[in-house]
Amino acid sequence: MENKIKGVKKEIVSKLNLVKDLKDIEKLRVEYLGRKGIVTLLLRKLGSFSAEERPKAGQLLNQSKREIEELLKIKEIEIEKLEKEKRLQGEGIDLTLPGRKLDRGTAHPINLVLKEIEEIFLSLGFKIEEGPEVELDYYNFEALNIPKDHPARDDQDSFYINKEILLRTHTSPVEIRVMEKQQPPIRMITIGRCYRRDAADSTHAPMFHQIEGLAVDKDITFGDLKGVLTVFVHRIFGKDRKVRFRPAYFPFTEPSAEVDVSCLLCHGRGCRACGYTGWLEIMGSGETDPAVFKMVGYDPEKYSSFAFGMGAERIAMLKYGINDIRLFFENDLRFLKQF
Ligand code: 2NM
Repeated sequence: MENKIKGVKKEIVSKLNLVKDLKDIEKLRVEYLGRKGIVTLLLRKLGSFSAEERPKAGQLLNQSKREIEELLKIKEIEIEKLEKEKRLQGEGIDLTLPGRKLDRGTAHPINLVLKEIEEIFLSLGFKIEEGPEVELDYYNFEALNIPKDHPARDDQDSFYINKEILLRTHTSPVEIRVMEKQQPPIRMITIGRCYRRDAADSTHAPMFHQIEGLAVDKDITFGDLKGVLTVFVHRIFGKDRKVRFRPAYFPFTEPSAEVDVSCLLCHGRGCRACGYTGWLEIMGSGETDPAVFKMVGYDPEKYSSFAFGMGAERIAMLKYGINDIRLFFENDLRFLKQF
């Protein structure tokens, strides 16, 4: 028996040397350890051994079985390694090839302009305030002295959610909310998305960004308004720009003025971009109407203010010479990568 086992082991070692792939190993495993394998059959024969012989032979056989299993496993790992190396060589991986290029993003031009405007007003002592984009009719219109029959209230111009709730059409409700909870002095700006049911064209989009500001104190004058907004225009468009304040009307300011900047293209001489006027309108402004102060519980005899508001898209279009607002919302990388 002992000799027989030794013979089997020798045989398998020499056969293992001839093995070429994993299939050959599997064949050997079946040949020796399978249900009808040589070792299995020997183990089955143990029953016919005498009681003295059986324990020793059994031990020997079991140990040999483990050794054979081990030999097969070692060979299998060796072959797997070889096959992997061969496969990698066949694939011809060139580790010196450059990697795939990652598409890097850029800051959106609207964000660039918003950041720049924010920094100008922060440097002038204004604080940033925020408010909801889904707003009550009260804050969006009523408290701003915009009467029920005002055309800006038309269902056609606003996204109403129900009778009292809408997407804000401007950022002015933020000023109302700040004044409601805070006493003067106030120097604040607010920046955010606004929504209007306009048909999209080269100058209108259903969503756009506004920047508004408000200063309230005991002795604020129209001179403060002109001074702050002139500094702003010079910083955002350049010192060589002229600024003009033109009388206007808004329900929430009295007096009111539109702010114009001398045309960036023709420097005031008149061209197509400015409608041959030499001026471009960039924002609305004014002193808060006493009716609005009364709504928030401020005494209009005690306090005065100036306020202003502008569209970020319009400022960006003028600053970068963009002629269609829709370009900001198309996310075309050829456009975005230019900023
Ligand atoms: C603007 C443009 C943007 C404005 C806001 C306020 C109030 F009451 F909420 F504080 N008063 N004025 C405002 C905002 C005025 O141009 C006329």
